[in-house]
Amino acid sequence: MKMPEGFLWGGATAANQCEGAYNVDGRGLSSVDVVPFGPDRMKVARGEMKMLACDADHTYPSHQAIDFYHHYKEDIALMAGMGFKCYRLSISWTRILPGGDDDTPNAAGVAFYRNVFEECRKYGIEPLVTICHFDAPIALIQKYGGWKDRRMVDAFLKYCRVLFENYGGLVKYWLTFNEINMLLHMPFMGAGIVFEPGENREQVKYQAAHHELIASARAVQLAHQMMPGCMVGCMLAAGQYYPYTCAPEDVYQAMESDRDNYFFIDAQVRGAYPVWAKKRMERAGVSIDIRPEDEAILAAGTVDFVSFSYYSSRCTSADPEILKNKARGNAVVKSVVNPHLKSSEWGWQIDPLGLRITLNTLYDRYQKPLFIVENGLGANDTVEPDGSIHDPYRIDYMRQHIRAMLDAVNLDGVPLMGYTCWGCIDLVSASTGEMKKRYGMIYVDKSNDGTGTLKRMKKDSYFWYKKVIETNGEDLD
Ligand code: BGP
Repeated sequence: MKMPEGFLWGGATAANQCEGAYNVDGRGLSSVDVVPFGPDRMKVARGEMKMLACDADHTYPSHQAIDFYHHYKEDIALMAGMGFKCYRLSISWTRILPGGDDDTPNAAGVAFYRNVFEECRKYGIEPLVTICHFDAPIALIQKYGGWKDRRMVDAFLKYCRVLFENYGGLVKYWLTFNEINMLLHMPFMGAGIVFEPGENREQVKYQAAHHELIASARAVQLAHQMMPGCMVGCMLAAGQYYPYTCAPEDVYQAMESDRDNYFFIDAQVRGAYPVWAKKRMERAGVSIDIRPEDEAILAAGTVDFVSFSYYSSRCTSADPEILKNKARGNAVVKSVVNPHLKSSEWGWQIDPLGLRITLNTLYDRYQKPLFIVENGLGANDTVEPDGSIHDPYRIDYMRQHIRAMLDAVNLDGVPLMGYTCWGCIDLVSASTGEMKKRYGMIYVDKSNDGTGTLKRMKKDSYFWYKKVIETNGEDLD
């Protein structure tokens, strides 16, 4: 089995996790720059601890990251060496508009991404651009409180206009917000939200979600007007919820948990909130400010494709005891441990068949082309004395997931545009801020404590993935 001709094989990164150079060439401060390493990381990411500037008591991994800013030529050449057809990356909002809504864009920032896209094109690599990947300008958080405020929509549109004007000829594929549903779990990372004492958190989150959805719909419309022929997608942190048992209560709970995620994508694909979402908000006492024109905006700005990240399935239960004792998993989304699955070193469960299930579920629900824009294994690698890096665990994870993807496409008929594995080059982990949690097929010499030469090295998986791409998925050995 193989993938159809023109399938977009490649890898994915995000600006704040790889670029570094956080205060170079006129770049403004962004939410992700103030999310520290260490025990306060999640408190800040969740909007529970206010940190709108850097301080001397914390360290900030994104400030240097892997310094892609100064290594992009070398890095893209290495990606080309694997035969990449596509490279997913994000643009740092404050590199383009340092204050978030400046009238004049930062010329050095605009030039940087032009150079990156031209470098991709040189190798025939199609860029896939995330407009906003966990990124909100600090100036706008100070001015508006981030996406709590509707004025963020206009700022975002101003930013989009600059991108579409400058890169329209170089970039065909766009995503509006990375993992838009993560706003519910990491409100500061996802929407620049810091909760004030006494605030109704659900209300704040859903109001911000509404603003992002309006911004996304308007961006889709603008992209279609300014760049005819382009394709704009939404981006979901996916992973089907399984019921812990076949008790109807558990099945119902799993459906409800899935709906936390579908809330966003239903609106972006269908152009309207599903009826259950309205009822749900009513029951939770959440009443969001929806303007009369919003219905038409959502309806006119539906996406062309559905992209998603998939690392694992999730599992839930209606039984509070089970939830209390068995819920573990990654630092962001807690899940009941599924006894049928193995876990990674970081406790993320490994479920390749879950990818086939997720692909089928999303296609059944939306009938839109799909795109897997993140998938991979975060693991600790060892560099051998001769400089080689043996990562059979990563190859094994990818092999099984690519096989599941081949099944979904060839046996089930799911239309899939591409597969960009996460962190094709080692980068800073979003949830933990670590360097040690590596996803790459290209190793970067950098440690959790910030030391390292930044030298790039090829892992075994580099050569393996090259062969997979060369044979269009036929040779997975
Ligand atoms: C997704 C994000 C990425 C990325 C990935 C892996 O949620 O879109 O930015 O980092 O997960 O997660 P982590 O880095 O926490 O291992």
